[in-house]
Amino acid sequence: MRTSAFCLLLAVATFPAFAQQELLKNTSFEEITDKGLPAGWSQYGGGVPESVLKVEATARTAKSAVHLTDTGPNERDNRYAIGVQQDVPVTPGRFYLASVWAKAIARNNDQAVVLQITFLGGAEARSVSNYIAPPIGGDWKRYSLGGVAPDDAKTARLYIYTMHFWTSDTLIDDASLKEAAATPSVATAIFQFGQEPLAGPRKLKLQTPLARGGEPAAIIACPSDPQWRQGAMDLQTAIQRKTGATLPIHLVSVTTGGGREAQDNRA
Ligand SMILES: [Ca+2]
Repeated sequence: MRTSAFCLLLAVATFPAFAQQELLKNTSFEEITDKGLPAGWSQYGGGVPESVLKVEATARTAKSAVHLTDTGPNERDNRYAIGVQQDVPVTPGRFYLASVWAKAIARNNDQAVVLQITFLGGAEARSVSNYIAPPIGGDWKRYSLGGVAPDDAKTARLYIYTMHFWTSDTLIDDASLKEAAATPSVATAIFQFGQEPLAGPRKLKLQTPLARGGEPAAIIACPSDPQWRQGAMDLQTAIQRKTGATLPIHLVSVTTGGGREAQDNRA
């Protein structure tokens, strides 16, 4: 298990990217309705003064971003949650990647803001979710997750919302939902656990040069978690013995808590 995921990370670091089509409308929240809300999106939750959805000018790109404010009391009540949602048609068996950029003004818990895909149309809705928890007072940060559309799915509903009970004040911009042509295993390893804005899954190459003339021709991409490092060093040693080249080990940050199969977290 550890070796297979490790090899995926190693493999993808050397592959070229390909483009994917954006499925969402108004991804940068630049189109605004007469009511001052983002066009193409539906409001989730809200309706009380403590939960506010608005579009404002502190944006990551262009002129507008969504501002989600959730200041309700310490009780689990959907009225105090706030967010946006949008539906897109899906093809069963395909992999869907969602991502969004967020900037945190305030938050009292790292589970207070959620990115979620719920696959609808079958007998039972299926959801995957990830917490949106950029550094409070820090810069914009990208969050992503992905999931495979179940056999009976017709629609993916993307939610970006506050999970009430907690309070939060968050700016949201540049949402995305794309269909991936990769096998779920490759896409899952990269998109669910990676936080880097990769353009997409990459075409599998069965032969990858590791060394040329005794010099490194690749790097070993290793998760920064210590449990992975011995495997990376073993691989480095094995390649060194075979080729004479010592491949550099490049530590990459991965989030192991996000992008999992999840219960629907909405209140
Ligand atoms: Ca924008």
